[in-house]
Amino acid sequence: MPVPMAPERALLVTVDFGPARRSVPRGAAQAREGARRPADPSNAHEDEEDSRREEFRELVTSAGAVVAAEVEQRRPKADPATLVGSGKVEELAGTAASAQADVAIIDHDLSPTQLRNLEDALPCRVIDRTQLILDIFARHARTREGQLQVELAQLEYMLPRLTGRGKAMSQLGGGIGTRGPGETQLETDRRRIQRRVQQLRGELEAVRRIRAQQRQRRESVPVPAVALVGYTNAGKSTLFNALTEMRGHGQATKVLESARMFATLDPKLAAIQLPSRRKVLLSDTVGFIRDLPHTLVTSFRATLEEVRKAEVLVHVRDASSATRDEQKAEVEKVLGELEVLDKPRIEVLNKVDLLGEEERAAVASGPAVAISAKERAGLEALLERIDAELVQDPILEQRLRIPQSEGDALAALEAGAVIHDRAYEGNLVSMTVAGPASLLGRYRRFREKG
Ligand SMILES: Nc1nc2c(ncn2[C@@H]2O[C@H](COP(=O)(O)OP(=O)(O)OP(=O)(O)O)[C@@H](O)[C@H]2O)c(=O)[nH]1
Ligand SMILES: [Mg+2]
Repeated sequence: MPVPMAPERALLVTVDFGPARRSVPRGAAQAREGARRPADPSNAHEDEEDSRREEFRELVTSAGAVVAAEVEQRRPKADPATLVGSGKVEELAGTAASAQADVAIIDHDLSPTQLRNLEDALPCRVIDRTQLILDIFARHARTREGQLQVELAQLEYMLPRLTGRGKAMSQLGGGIGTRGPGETQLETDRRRIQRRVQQLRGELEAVRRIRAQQRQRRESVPVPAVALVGYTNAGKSTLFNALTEMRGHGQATKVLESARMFATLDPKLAAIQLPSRRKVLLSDTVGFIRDLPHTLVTSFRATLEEVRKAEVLVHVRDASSATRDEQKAEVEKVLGELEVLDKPRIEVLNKVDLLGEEERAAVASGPAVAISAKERAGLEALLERIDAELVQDPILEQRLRIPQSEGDALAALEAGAVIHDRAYEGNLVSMTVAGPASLLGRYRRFREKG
């Protein structure tokens, strides 16, 4: 076990391989600070870059490190040997030394060669974006399945990068990118890692079989599933808690809401009741992120099973993010990889409490459902939208006439449907009932003729 230690000092390296940016006086960027959206749309690109850098910083702090220094590189294209240019490598080495960085974190993926060359040139460990995200996942995985998946992804990432990683291997168990499998496997040979990969695959298979059985049992009772999906930090867990608190059964256990990224790794389910009285199974899932490494997406496929099984997807977006459109595109890309773009999808713009009046009005008049999960605003409208999107087990309206002695039937309808126009005729109750077809089907013998 790693000994608890002071947070690691990280040198953050951001790279931009696009065309050169228009030169803008430095002060202008500062002056804009505080204004969420630039009035001048030509600033949008820089605004986006700022918020990408902010996202990177948040990832780093979510991994438990502190920012010791930041370096930025802009060049037309990546250097195959070192990613950044050779002059920049020297600058990085100098900055890492003077900032006493333990680790340099590059906001980009590195090839095995680039990683090795950078490690040789810098006085500290080097990790890339994939490793950073894997580390956060390793910290947050709670279930056995989640942990197995992360370890598998870490090993698969590590295999082609084993040779010559002296610095990483001499600091076992210490810090980002060396947690988990790093502690025991790093110094051993490739073959042992491959054996462990096989073992993990087997264990995962077993865990998944059990889950599949559980799901089958669950599906024998027809409750439609609704999955919350979205970019990390969009507010999915906050919304999940708000809805289960409002509409759940008994005291549902709350899920973790956190400003840290990827707070949720393991899916969580709870039954909630819609305004039609119909029950659905709501699931909270892992968040997505820009450039989510492909190996991760495949290893998290099982976790995202809930998304594939869902009848309706609720896409939770952070309306207050400067990169909300980019985030939306990213989420839709992952949904495409999961082959679920054809499912009914409700778009939700969350965190409207953070918007200015004008913007809030613009959002409210758009097609998305505007909510604040935190302030519990707009949730009824969202539930109604979910109701409207469900086609499995549709809501029917029927006239029923039921003997008052049928207490069970009356109680079941009371609990699972909306009843109006109730009238008593002797020992019969006649009423109009709007409820799910599956429920009404059970009482079809009470339907009024004609
Ligand atoms: N102001 C405001 N903050 C919110 C709202 N909803 C969520 N947040 C905050 O946003 C942060 C992330 O919320 P979570 O619910 O953990 O987000 P998530 O989508 O589950 O994130 P991951 O599990 O990491 O993918 C937390 O700090 C929340 O308090 C909202 O409506 N308004
Ligand atoms: Mg969450």
